[in-house]
Amino acid sequence: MPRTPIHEATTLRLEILDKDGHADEALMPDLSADQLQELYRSMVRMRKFDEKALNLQRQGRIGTYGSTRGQEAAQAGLAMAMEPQDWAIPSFREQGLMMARGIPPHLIYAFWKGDERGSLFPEGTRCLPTAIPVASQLLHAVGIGLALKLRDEKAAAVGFAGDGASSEGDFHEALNFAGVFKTRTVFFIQNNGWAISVPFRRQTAAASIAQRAPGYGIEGLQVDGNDVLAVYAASKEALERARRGDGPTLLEAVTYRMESHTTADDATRYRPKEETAHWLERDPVDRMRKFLSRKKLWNDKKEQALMEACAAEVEAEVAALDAMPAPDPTDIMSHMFQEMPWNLREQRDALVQELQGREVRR
Ligand SMILES: Cc1ncc(C[n+]2csc(CCOP(=O)(O)OP(=O)(O)O)c2C)c(N)n1
Ligand SMILES: [Mg+2]
Repeated sequence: MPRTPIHEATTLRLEILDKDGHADEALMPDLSADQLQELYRSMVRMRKFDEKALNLQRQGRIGTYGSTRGQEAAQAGLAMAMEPQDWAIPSFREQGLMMARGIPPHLIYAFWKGDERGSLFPEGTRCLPTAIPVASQLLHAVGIGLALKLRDEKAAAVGFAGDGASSEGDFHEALNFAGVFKTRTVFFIQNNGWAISVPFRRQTAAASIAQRAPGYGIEGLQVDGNDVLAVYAASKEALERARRGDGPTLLEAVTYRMESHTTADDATRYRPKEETAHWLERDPVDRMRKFLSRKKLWNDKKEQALMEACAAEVEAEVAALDAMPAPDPTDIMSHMFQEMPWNLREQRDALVQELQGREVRR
């Protein structure tokens, strides 16, 4: 007997804007001139806050920081497609998405300063706090997506992870469960080429992350993650599918981590200069500005006004960070368990004793 195909599994990729900002008009998503400009403004705002975070870290005013530079289109495109009722379950490189979801940037800075109050978001934001354990976000997104299904809420849970996370057991368990139970989940994987110093080719022998989707019986799509229009279009489709209850989607946004892994890393030690230069030409922010200029939706005057507005907002947020009263040092032990176990209680009490009589420095 000859071998016969039992299914067809093709992995598709979506691109709308090329690297010089020319759009494929036939694929243009339905966005107004205002929304197109808003996407650009949102990306620039993310970049300016990110640059400031790196400066604050170098000044010793916040702790280790992982930059989002280069991933602005992935996060702005998705954010615009998300509705207020959707949930975000971020990892540690979603500062842009968080800002676009309405989280005040000084709270994000506070988190990276080691201040637990930085995870206390305004009521109704529907965003979980930053979580560092790689790939855990996807399991949480499946749990929330299942709850949304059981309550029949027309909302989606978006779980974030990177290319490195796709090698974790959690990734596979999450996708498998989501497929079987049709949870209202979107898996948003930013494949930025690197997991600290491990390149994508060492992460998997597969050609893409998106191609895993058919193995779990779910939809999958690769999208040019530096093309904000393509990310918006792909995210909108995936979110609508999840909200309707028609099943989860694995979205792979192919992008690039322009900075080192975090401020504790030096990418020049393992990353070829030519590779970074290649991606610099594909910068998501420049690409969108070229597109808008060509459409006569952007000019130098608007650019100048945007830069000034961002600079003023950054300064105001840093002032808000500095104005936060010193945290209670025992906060570092307060939020892990519903009821504090005896060994943590002992440590907390020892800390309190140690600090008694001393002035607590901010
Ligand atoms: C379970 C777990 N293992 C290891 C780490 C240490 N670690 C932090 S980030 C990272 C690499 C993650 O790479 P990727 O998923 O590609 O995300 P990116 O940093 O590129 O955004 C590792 C190994 C961790 N935080 N959690
Ligand atoms: Mg990565």
